[in-house]
Amino acid sequence: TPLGVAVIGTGRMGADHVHRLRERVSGAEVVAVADVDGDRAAALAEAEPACRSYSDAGRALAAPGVDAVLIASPGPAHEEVLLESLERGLPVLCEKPLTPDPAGALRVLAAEQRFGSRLIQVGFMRRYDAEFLALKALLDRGELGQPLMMHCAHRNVGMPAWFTEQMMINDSVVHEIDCTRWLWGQEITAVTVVKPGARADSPVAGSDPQLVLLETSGGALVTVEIFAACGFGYQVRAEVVCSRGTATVGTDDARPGVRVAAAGRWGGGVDQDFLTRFGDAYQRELQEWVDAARSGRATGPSTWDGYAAAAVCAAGVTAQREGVRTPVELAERPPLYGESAAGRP
Ligand code: NAD
Ligand code: ISE
Repeated sequence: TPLGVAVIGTGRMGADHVHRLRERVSGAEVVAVADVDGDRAAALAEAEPACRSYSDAGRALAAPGVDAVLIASPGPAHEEVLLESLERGLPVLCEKPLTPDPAGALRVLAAEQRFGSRLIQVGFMRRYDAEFLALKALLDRGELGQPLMMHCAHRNVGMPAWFTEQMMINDSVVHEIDCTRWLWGQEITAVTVVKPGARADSPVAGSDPQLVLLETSGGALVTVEIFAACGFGYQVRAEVVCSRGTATVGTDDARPGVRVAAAGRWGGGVDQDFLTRFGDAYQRELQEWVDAARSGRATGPSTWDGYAAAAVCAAGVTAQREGVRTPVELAERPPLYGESAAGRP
């Protein structure tokens, strides 16, 4: 029998996940959807007679046939649903961030340990992206020597009016934070944020772009240009500098697609959003989650990974506000989450 999934939050990501589960992921059926905007949830349920819609997440979790939960509501709403899912023993795929704050993430970490085994997979989907997977395999083979630095660019076309400067860290840079921990198997020990002069025409509050510097436990440095509203396209790039070479992902050269030479120019397309750029990653992420959840387990990015990212984000938000290098405070890693700094895939 297929895994009965309740999807909480039916905005951009939630709707995309529902369509994937219905059309492209095997072994799952969306049996309930919930959104505080009840009409939005109802519109998504309409296409599928077996799917019930709710305006309250709790009622969706209690709906008949629910075996697992996919959380795609905004970050601040995640904790309550995570805790209730753990109480019900339901496997969860929780969109990033696990929680926007380390205190909330620690409460979830404690609840999962009380349950006694992993039930939560965090939606750090870059771990499932073909380019990032190839980059990790290359680094793991050690051919390029020791990783010393990584230069990242993370640019969005624009952000909604409610997107805050803090969210540049805990909603966007949280991806580079997880990538760093996963690619190198090291924890992040300190964060610094440097801001250029504010743009007069910036559509987001605060300085945009900003430069974030991450320091790792192995002595490596990571720079992240976070540009919340660059206006021209969606770009996620990373260049890893190792002792014997560099490896780059996210350039047009590294991706399939038509490059045109015309009118004295050569180039390719630029994706416009994450749904296009990371479509294959969302696909692998969901399939792996469904496969594990069908046997009541969770794999992939863990609650510990979600907590560690939240702890780094908290240091990042302080660094951003105070303009000083800010050490990361990390709790002890519980045995449930293994020994290495960042798990697989
Ligand atoms: P969105 O604003 O498009 O959708 C959020 C939906 O949640 C809205 O329909 C809203 O009405 C609903 N909602 C708000 N509070 C709720 C609550 N308490 N209970 C139920 N529903 C509630 O946002 P989005 O872009 O779809 O983001 C949703 C989540 O996905 C966030 O955690 C975000 O960080 C994450 N996200 C991940 C990626 C990725 O690449 N992995 C991309 C975008 C967003
Ligand atoms: C969004 O929530 C995502 O997760 C996207 O992957 C990221 O690029 C964007 O910056 C976030 O706001």
